[in-house]
Amino acid sequence: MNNIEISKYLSYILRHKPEIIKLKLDKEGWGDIQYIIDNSEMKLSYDIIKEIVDTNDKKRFSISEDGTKIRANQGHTTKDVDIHFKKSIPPIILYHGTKEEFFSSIMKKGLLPMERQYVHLSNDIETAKKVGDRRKGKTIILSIDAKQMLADGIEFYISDNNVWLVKEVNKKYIDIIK
Ligand code: HQG
Repeated sequence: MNNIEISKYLSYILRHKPEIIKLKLDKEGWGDIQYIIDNSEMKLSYDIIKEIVDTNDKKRFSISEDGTKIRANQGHTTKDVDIHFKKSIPPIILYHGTKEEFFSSIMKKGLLPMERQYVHLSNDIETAKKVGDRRKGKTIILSIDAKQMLADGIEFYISDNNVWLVKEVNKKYIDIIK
């Protein structure tokens, strides 16, 4: 198993399906590292997990201060977790990378969290492009009028790895830029 495969596995159990190894996550998303090592189908060690957390390209995970627990910083679909994210003031414009085929639905219903708990928004076009490019097909970049959303009382949260999170984005705040 290489580190990318282990990172995907950790994402899977920490964001989506902790129950596959009967892992208990608390509301803030923390799970016991030793339990994961003892119960994972993969051969894991504390040092490998620590290395993956430290070198992960998107800083997807954190280890607790006492070193005993790990969590995914965002992206959850499991109902077990409801992280108390920091409420924060967004930049004037945020971006969302998606697929052209979703555009008409987005312009009808707005951006919805779909399987996840929040809609994920990016600080810059480059990051949004990378998010969109994860799926095949033509990527489009949407600009989100975060300034107006904020003025309208909508709350923005930021994860520990700097992803902007909102419950949804009404179509009136969305524009396509490319
Ligand atoms: C789309 C990755 C039709 C939405 C990334 C997206 C991100 C709609 C897809 C994080 C829609 C959901 C999240 C509507 C939204 N009609 N389609 N009304 N509203 N959509 O994966 O933003 O590598 O749940 O545009 O970097 O793609 O996992 O969200 O295309 O931060 O760490 O429905 O996942 O991070 O897909 O990606 P996702 P996302 P990780």
